[in-house]
Amino acid sequence: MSQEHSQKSGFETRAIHAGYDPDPTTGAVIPPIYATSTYKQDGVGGLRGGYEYSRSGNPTRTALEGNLAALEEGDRAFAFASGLAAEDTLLRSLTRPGDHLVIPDDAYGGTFRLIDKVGGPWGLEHSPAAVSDLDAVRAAIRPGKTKLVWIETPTNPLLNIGDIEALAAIAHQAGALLVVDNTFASPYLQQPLTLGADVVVHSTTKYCGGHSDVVGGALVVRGLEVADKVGFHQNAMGAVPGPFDAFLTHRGLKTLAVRMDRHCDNAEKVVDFLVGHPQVAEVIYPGLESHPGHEVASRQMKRYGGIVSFRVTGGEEHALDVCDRTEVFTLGESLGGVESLIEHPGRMTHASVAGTDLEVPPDLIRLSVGIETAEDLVADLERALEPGRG
Ligand code: P1T
Repeated sequence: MSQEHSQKSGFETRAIHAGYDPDPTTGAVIPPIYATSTYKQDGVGGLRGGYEYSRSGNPTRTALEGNLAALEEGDRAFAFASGLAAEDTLLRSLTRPGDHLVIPDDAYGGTFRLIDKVGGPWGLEHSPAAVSDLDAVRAAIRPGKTKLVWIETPTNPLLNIGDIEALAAIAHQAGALLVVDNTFASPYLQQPLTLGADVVVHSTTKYCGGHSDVVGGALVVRGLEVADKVGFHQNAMGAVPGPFDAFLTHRGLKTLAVRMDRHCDNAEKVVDFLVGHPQVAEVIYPGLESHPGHEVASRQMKRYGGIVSFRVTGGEEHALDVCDRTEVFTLGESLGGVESLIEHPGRMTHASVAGTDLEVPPDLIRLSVGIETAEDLVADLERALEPGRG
């Protein structure tokens, strides 16, 4: 699909067609898995289609990258072996030892560990700030030193909302770039680059892939200067996905819109059930009018997503017990697949932030609401929350 055409089409059309035209030789409608490490040259330097070596480029990956760029409305997209590989490549593309970053005070534990434990010894400094508090972000910026304002919105796992447009203005005024981890919203619900962000990060392991069968990451960028730096580092650092992983992620993206709508429908039903439940102390979901980020989320997101977090009344033991009791919700890390998952962030995905400013409440449970029959999901939670069981 031509770039011009793909930019004019609707999201669902882009999800299915952008990045790939049927193969000119065979007519294959779906990008083949190019399981090749190298390419025949027609005389030294005579590359066919620019392909030289599969770390630098592979047609299956090219199709995925074209698709992601079209969905996020970015200038270029780059695929990686994992979300953290994408983040590491971004950090080394856009920062130098001695630079400073503002990061969410409730980021994904692995992102914090990368920035703190790997970036720290390398010379990066960081300050946590609440993404929902513009003044706090402004105050955390060190003029001249802060190169990136890095946010998640919604954040993992507390689902705080950052105002992308306002944060982009704050970052740019300070000469920094705004990086938005868009993993929780997915490009279907939110397109940060259209709101002024400079770089979008994805763990494509989640909604983009959508079937819990592949680990991957992506960076989508606005502006050719940033694209050149990221492109150079993608090749120079080499943390690329193999062709089969690229194929699976691309296949997942084709159904992103329909999956996300069902994730949102089911999450809303789960929220309706949890709100007011006697064993539930607090339900956290940006779609609730009581959520402090509801108004901003309504402005910048199409819907509110498939992740629901909640706190139980009986402390950590109670939370661990509920996680242990569900049957349709599988106890496991990760999110964004078709199947529902339940987890205890404090002991699982966010164990790496224990004892830091980013520590999460011990009575918190995170649900990744899948696309099963909503009534079965609600019944499963009802059983798991029944008092006196276990
Ligand atoms: O796992 P990986 O593909 O490397 O992506 C890391 C990552 C980055 N950003 C966000 C917002 C994430 O949620 C993740 C991964 N998160 C989990 C595995 C999880 O269960 O929260």
